[in-house]
Amino acid sequence: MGHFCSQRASERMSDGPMSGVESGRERFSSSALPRWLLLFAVSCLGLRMVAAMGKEEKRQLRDQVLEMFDHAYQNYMKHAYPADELMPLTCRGRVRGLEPSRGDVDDALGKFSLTLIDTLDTLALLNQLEEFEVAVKKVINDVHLDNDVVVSVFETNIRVLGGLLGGHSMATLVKEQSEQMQWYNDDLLFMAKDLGYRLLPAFNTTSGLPYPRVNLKHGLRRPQARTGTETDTCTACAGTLILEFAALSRLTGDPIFEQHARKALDFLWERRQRNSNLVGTTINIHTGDWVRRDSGVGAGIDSYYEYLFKAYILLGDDGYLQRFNTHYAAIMKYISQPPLLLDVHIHKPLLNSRTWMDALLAFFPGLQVLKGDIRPAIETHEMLYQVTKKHNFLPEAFTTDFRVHWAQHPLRPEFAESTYFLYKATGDKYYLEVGKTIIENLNKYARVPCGFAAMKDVRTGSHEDRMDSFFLAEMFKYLYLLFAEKEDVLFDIEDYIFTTEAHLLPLWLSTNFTKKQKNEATAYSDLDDSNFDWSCPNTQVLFPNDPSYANSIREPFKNVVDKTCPKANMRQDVGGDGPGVRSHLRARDFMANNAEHLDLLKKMGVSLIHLKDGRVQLVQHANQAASAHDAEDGLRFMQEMIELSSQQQKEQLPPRAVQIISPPFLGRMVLTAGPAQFGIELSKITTGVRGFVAKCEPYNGCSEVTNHESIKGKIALMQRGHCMFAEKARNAQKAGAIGGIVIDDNEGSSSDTAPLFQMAGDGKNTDDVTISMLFLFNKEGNIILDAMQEYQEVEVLLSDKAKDRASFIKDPGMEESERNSEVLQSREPSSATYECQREAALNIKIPSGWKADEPVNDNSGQSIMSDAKMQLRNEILDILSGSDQNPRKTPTDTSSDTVDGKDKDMQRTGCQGTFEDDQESSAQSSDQENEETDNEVEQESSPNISQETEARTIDSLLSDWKEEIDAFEMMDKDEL
Ligand code: DMJ
Repeated sequence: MGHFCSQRASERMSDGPMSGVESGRERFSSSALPRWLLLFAVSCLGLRMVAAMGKEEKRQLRDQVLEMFDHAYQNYMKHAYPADELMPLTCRGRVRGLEPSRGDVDDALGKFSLTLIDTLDTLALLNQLEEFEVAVKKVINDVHLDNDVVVSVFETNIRVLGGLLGGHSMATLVKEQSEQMQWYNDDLLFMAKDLGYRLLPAFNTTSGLPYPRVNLKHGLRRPQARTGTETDTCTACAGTLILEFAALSRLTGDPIFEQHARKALDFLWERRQRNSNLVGTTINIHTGDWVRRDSGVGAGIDSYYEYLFKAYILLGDDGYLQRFNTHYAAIMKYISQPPLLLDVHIHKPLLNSRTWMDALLAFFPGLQVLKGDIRPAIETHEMLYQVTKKHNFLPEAFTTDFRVHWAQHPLRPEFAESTYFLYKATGDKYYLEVGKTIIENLNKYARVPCGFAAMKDVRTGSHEDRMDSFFLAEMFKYLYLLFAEKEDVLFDIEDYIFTTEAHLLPLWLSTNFTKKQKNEATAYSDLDDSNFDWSCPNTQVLFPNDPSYANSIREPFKNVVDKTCPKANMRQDVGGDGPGVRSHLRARDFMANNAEHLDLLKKMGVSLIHLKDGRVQLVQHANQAASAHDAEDGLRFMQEMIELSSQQQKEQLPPRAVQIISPPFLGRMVLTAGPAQFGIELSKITTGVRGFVAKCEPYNGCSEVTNHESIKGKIALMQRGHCMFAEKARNAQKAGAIGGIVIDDNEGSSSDTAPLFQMAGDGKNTDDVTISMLFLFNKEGNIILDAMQEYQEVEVLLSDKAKDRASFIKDPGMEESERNSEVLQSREPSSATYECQREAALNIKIPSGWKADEPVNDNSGQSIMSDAKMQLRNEILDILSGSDQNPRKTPTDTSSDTVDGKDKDMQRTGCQGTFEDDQESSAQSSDQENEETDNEVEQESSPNISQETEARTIDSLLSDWKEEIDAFEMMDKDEL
């Protein structure tokens, strides 16, 4: 029952009657559907005579999930334990400090065998009881918490504290219900309490909001702690503690943990934007000011909402439900644009703050199922499924027209989570097919010999050397439960609630609290709840396995992710002054020679300034717009233009793939590679370039190759350095190579931590280079070199995206594990789809007035766009901030500044994109990069009094918008 809030836990425990349901019940009663929709649904059903999955296939898929879990877990134990995480490409453990830093992501690693702890209750749920017992003993005996490491409070709470508590719940259960684990004596709970105390120093703020990081050994603020100076945290970071902390308090009898978590939630509630009832993404932990005022249900906020609702279920405290319902109504009013969920500004909730969605929001349909709001859950999930089918995985972020915005996918479980909940709620076997797709894609694209590797780029199929602990904690639980029968699970899953990391907490905790806690809980009783929607449907009653219900809702959304790359599907009527739809010129459609577009620009207060050097600058004067609404449209147009150019900048460097296809890799190892500006472009060769690899002699490839007999017909490996990339290519080609790979000589470099770049030509005509060349960073290159040592013959495929592994498997009678890992049906990553993405990316029209004959070859448009971005940004800031406060460039000094700026920009492109010369040492080049970064900073911040800026007036509307521009600026820097 735990996952469907059909009644509060406390009522359930007393077998009380199901509490009142819900104004929204008709939302999911098929009788309430309009007649035409029903007819439509029926006729569609008739057409969709897909055979429903049978029991046997379901059982096989359950077993396949177990096999996959085993592959992931055993490889972690074999190659990584006691390290925190497995690096599945290099088959070793990730130990913080020994690997190049990945920034904030590493804050989850506390040298406490993170993956083992996070996996404990998965072992129990998947009925691996012997393995579970061994794992619990290892945690008790081997794991230390007194580590001098700065960790994220949020991650440590959800993964480690949650993992220990879930492990404790399961250990207690196994002890009670079997002969096993009779020795268990709350050991994990003691560890959880120890960890709880180590997190408490983070709460030493007047607001009660926790610092984002704490040192496990030294706490906070003390010099040895190396943390405690932060001012901001994300809303989810401060608001995702209550389940674990309350469970810890209730299990240990020490109320301090629950009190702190509650205080943080109280503070967030107080700080909600009172008009919209939304919360921002980042908050100042001391002042409570919103640092980022954009609001959605994904990254930065997601589990705050989840915990309000689940706190109600677990703790039986109505106050949490009241808060959740208030927020939920706001989400459905402003953020939900079915099937999309789009971020808005908390102060101007009718204004979208983004044109893309992140993958974390995929948990939301699952939460909607718990709440009982099935229709939007089905709609959004269907959209997510189509995005998944299009890109094989949910890209970390995708645009409103479903193109890739951020291409990585770290094996996140949220989509599987929602799929499971929808299956439970609807009984529709369609969701089993969805689960099957997830399984197939994981095996087909992410499985590697040492585990499962995150996707670095869903478009190319390239991998990243990481397997996050949540993959074991969450993914396999939801997939297993999707295909398992009730009797496959040791206990009744309905007696537990999943935390955000899918750890299992028992629902009986709701009755297990002290008197003091009870008094605190009733402090909410003065809230007026008359308007709250007490919707806690018992899904087992409401949805007696009638698949036609879910299908009728899905059907209108079946083609929402169109194969033809539909135009963006953004809200059009943002004015809020009636139902009228204002036509809004999209930045991507804008053409500077289109008279109608120019008129629209004028209406929006946007003017075009033709600079002396032939470029065009866009400036918005809100007070020159035809109306306040047109001014808003203009602001949005400018924002879109900024996003567009930033996206185009990102897209100009599509990574390439080097796929190792000889045994035992068989295409499972996909390395991210940088392209070359010369030679044959791989996207033009659909089959890629396939061949065995051989090392050139001399290895740097800078003079005539002496071992041509070994190189002929092969892919030549050369080390970076000593001469130009093009020279290496010519030497390899002369020796008869069919392709070449340059491997970075910079020890430890990796595409995980360094930006990819294009290998530049040598400034001369490179038309004579006819082989394809790729660049690999040192770590990826070493994977090939190591394979050569071990297997001698190593065959690779150079391509623009990894190819289906099925085509590399010659022997169908391969070993069992390999057969299991291979797909039942072969499906190429849709090249048509990829083409479609590429086309869409190139479909950005560069205004004809923008100078096309800049001496910057093919990239001219992009360089100009990138200038335009800076110009736009500066101009908007100029308008908004006034010259005295924030003097920036003027159109007059811009032209000279921009020329400078552009040169720098081009250098920067040179640094990332056209690495001009390879003769310099790596150290020098990285110094250069630093210098350029410094220049960039200098350039952006250097004061430069503007005449035109001084002449601008700022009305109140503009000053209001300053907040949004700040938010846009923030979002531009945004990362998950
Ligand atoms: C998990 O660690 C948790 O689910 C968290 O709330 C956000 N998402 C990651 C996995 O994607």
